[in-house]
Amino acid sequence: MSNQTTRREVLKGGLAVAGLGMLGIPEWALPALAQGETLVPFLDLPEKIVLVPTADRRIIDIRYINGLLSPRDHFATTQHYGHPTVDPVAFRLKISGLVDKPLSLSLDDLKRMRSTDVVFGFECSGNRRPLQGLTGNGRWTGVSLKRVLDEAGVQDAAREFVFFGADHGEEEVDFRGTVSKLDQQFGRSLDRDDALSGEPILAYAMNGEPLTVHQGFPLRLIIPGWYGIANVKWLAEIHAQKDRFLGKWQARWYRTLRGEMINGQMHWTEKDISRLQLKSFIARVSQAGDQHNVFGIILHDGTPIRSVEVKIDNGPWQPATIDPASGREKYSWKQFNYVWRGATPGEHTLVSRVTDVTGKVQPTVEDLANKKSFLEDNSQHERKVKIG
Ligand SMILES: Nc1nc2c(c(=O)[nH]1)N[C@H]1C(S)=C(S)[C@@H](COP(=O)(O)O)O[C@H]1N2
Ligand SMILES: [Mo]
Repeated sequence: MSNQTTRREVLKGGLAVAGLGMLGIPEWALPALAQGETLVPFLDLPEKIVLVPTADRRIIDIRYINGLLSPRDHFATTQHYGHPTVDPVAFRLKISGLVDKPLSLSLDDLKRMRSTDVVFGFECSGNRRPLQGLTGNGRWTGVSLKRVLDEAGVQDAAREFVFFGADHGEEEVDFRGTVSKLDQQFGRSLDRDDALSGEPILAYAMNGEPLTVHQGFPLRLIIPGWYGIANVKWLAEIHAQKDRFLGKWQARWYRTLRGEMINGQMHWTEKDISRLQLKSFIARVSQAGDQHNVFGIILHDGTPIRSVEVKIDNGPWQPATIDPASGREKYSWKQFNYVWRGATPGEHTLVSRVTDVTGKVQPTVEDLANKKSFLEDNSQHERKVKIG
């Protein structure tokens, strides 16, 4: 048996990745251990992270990212009000508000419309070091949001589109010290340009299978290039309105406070969470004979990537290679690999940085010193490893 065959057999037997070939996943992106490589320990992560399959969250162990698309049961997941159970037969998506023809669409109605799909990887805006595991990449299939809105006939007065999930919870709303407890639906909004851009999808499938309950079964909004929070799960209603939507998850809980120098004066700006900030992180370091492979992930808003580089200790930035399969898909996360030769025993610091074609460079921790909330942490992440 050739090496190649052996490796395939091992994969098929041990890791349930049969079918990867069909998805066009290159061998180098397969899990390091299966390639006869050994994992180099990260000194800032325990050897085993217990994946957290609680009702609320699943954080993945990024060292075991396996191929371009995240399998549905290895896709990170998080939400705020638990998981509502939606009966797919009784399900109706409502389109209401400033439209000429309010709609109530069954799952079959949606599936009868022309389908479209997109490979899109995102992270939760709270994803950060050392775990970095609130992220995933999938091929999402559904119906174009614009198509559905066109069918409803959006009126000129509609400036804001609110996406409500079927999930809800009691929230305390404070108005100058007077607190009301109100049961609220999960809601997020898009302005008219973003809603009608033609890119968002009302998705009913990921990687060719129906969404899981965690992913928002039976229907979720997918907005390629945006942070996780924008992708409303268990989508129940789209409401077109004139006014800004200031719900908790739009205007309060998910916002970033940054200090910016404008004309020599510090301005504190608060912004809602929208497009993914340019980011890379090292997900795995493995040893294969006398070389080491440094494997990582890039998350971005769809702007093409110019380069991704890796720096070891105080050495120069060295170019890493982007996996061409991920590079072809505009909104996919990108996977990169850097071959590290001549690693000496002992502790080392490894860091990656990505640059897009507009010249935007992933910031350092110092660059983000004036970001006062923990969301949108796209800073360069130094990893410490120990070479045995
Ligand atoms: N209806 C609804 N949609 C939601 C949420 C939620 O609480 N309710 N959480 C959001 C957040 S914070 C994130 S990061 C993503 C997570 O999507 P995933 O579970 O598929 O990874 O869903 C978003 N969509
Ligand atoms: Mo999130």
